[in-house]
Amino acid sequence: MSVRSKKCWLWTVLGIVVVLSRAASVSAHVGSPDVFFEGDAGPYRLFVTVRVPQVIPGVAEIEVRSASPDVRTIQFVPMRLSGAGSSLPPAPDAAQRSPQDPQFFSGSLWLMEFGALQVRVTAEGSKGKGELSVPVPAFAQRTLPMQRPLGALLLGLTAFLALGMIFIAGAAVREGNLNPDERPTPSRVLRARIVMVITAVVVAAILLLGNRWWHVEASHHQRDVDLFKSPIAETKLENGNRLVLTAKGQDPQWSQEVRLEDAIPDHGHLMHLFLIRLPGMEQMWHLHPQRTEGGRFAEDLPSMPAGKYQLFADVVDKTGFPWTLVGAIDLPEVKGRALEGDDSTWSGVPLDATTGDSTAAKLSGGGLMVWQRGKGALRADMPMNFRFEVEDKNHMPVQNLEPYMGMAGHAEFVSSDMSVFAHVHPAGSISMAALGLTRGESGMGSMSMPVGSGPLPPEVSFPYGFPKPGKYRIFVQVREGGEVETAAFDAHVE
Ligand SMILES: [Cu+2]
Repeated sequence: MSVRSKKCWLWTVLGIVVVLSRAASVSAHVGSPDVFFEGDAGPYRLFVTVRVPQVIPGVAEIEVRSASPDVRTIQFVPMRLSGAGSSLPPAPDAAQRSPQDPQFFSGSLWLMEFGALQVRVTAEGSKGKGELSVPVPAFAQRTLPMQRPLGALLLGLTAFLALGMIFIAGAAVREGNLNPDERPTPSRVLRARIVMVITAVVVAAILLLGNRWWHVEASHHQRDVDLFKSPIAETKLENGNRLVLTAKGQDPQWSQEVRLEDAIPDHGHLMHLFLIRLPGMEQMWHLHPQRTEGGRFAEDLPSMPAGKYQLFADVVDKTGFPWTLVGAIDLPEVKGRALEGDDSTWSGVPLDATTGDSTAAKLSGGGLMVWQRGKGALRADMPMNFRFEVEDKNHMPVQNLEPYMGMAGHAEFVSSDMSVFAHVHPAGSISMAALGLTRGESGMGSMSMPVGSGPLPPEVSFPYGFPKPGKYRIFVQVREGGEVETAAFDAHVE
């Protein structure tokens, strides 16, 4: 931390300065960097939103909503998710309690490092103290450009300082120990000129070296930015139905720094692969490829019609950082195996310009899933709970929901232009493997967030917020009476 913080001022300046480069897409929930989490801090139920800054180091905005009015103070602190530094928290910051809404707290927090971090939230109130940890993948989404007026001001100040230094050196030699009424001799004037030339050379050398240092730091920073962009999923089809997947980082160093050979399982699988038929998203597959040699993954595909497919593949590296590989593939008609295990699929109507919002979706078993959407428009950047109720044929709430991959439900939020993809659970948009690491689980086989035994309630909810306006399709997946049911809902977000 200390080495980092020494560099902090420099990074901050660099963050403001370096040339703009838009990241095409960013890792960990493509296009959806903010973190939404719902969980218990001891006796208190909290909904935590972490708005990750666009540049690192940068200021994250944190909002906490308590489900009950008995929380008095909220404090939070950022730490590394695992390894050294995950057990030595710095001094926490206190959140402000909203005067209008006493259950709402907000504050800001400096995130200094790239990578898998966590924000530890401590709540205190009438029932004592409670704590929870929210995994936060920290990465810069872009590098900010130098603002022109600031650049001009800095250039002017540099010129003033440089010239000032040269003239001060000259004046010191020429007139340094003269009496007030004495004039400098020609030899002093000559010596002063020589000293001014030497000073000018030294100042120019300092400026050149400084410029070089600047560019080296800027390119290191740019490398960090590129390193954390979504890796590209390179795919090929073997023997007509075997899909082989290789991750290619957008920085050449990526595959050395992030070794998928060491990826850890996330809710029971090393990879969650989503294949979405383009352009209308009228079919979707959620599959679980196996790891093969060299950090590659492979999956024997089920039967699929020929066409173009968008591909999102979620993996979690050993530090707990979630990556989403992004790609597209043109498939011939695949005559493959039947679905098995945790694999699932959905098909329905295409999402296009004429598709309206939907709040109810038929399930393959004859029941219905209903989105308790409430009135009013959906807005971007608004954290909310997405609640879905499962009904049977007679519109009665079902009593036979079971955990699917250890959880009450899985939801995928996908924008119609494929620029947003988020795989969300009842605990939020965080990776479940990362959440396991905050609780000291090794990651191997960790399921985290256990759901109790016996039948689950007929309602599932997902804390999330749309990152930007547009058309979205939300796939909601639950297990009912042994069968995975997928429902799709369309939403227009303002
Ligand atoms: Cu899931």
